[in-house]
Amino acid sequence: MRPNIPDALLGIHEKVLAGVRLSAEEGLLLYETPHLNAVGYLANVVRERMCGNVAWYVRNQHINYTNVCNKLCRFCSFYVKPNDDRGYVLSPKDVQDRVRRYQDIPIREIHMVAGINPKLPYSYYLDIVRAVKDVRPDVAVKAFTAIEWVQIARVAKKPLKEVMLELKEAGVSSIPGGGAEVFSDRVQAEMFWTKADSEEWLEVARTAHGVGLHSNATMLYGHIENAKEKIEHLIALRELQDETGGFLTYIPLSFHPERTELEHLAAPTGMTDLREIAVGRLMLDNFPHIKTFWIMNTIEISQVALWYGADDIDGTIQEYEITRRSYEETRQVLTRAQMVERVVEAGRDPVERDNLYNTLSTEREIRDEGPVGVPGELPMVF
Ligand code: V47
Repeated sequence: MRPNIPDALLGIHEKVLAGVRLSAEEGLLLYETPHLNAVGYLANVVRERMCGNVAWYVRNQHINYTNVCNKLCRFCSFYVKPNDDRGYVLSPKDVQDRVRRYQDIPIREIHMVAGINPKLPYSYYLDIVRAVKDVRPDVAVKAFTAIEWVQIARVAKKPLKEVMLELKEAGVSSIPGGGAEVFSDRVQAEMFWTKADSEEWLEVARTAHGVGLHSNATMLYGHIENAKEKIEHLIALRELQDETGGFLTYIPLSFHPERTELEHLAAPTGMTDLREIAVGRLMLDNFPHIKTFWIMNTIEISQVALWYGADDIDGTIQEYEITRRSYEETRQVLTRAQMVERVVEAGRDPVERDNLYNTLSTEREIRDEGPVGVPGELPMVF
């Protein structure tokens, strides 16, 4: 069957079929064309060539060890300034209590990130990683965004590479993709002027890959950025991946304006979320995986995103604080059974993974578990 590709996208279609890399101009066209379904179709061609019908998910838990942050990013609703009464820091024991909270669930990955709290010494970071591993020796700790790594090296007064090797020894096994925002001096000056710039973010990723730590990459869209800036961001990621091969997954992050300084902005629509997934898949031809983060995209859009270039739907989460409906409510969870059900309904084959995309279980193996999952799993809240 001949797909219905508009004339303006025929050149890109040919390149996609031939596996030829897309240029910056073609990337811009993907953002500008009104034919989103055609963009999604093209991304799906690449997605199925790379991953077949598989949709990866992970049983994971997020731990945000402090909400105190001195970076003042205008898009963030999570942080409080140092000395704010609402500030918290989880002690290593608190971190262990959080891990124990879900001990009955065979969680495979703990995603641990937080604000830049100037009071925390280097030993704290080593202690919280060891604290997790003491309770769950088998879990993969995916920890610290590039911005946190810069801070950790600063308080350690050691080169970043040395700090990464020491934290790897303590139990960090990969690095999440946060903190990249948009690689643009203009956006940085308006939105996150105190934070690492693109060069620094990319250098942290390069160093991580050099010490054998895989990492992810993100892009925060739907605020003040433009298409050209986004394409520059994607191409910078693609070039670094050519150099190191250390990125696993790209995750476009849908901006949530609620309770931020930019609350007056309209949130990105589902169509925008799908376009970001698709453009990411098409431009990042050397990234093995594209993730739809259902917490930010919603589970419904994420089901569709599995046909727009995404092959990974993140995980069971349990609690999430960076974006949430109200300050008090942090539980946002899908049980594994619910996750599998949504993926099957979307027409994909759910495969449970570890943090390096090794297969842990397939749908057939978990059918006997029933709709409520294993003991300790609570039904969906989001
Ligand atoms: O670094 C902050 C972003 C990131 C908001 O690597 C916001 O697998 C939307 O990086 N609206 C943290 N986004 C989340 C993140 C992530 C999430 C899931 C998986 C992975 C992975 C990484 O969230 C921050 C920032 O870029 N963020 N505030 C907001 N209001």
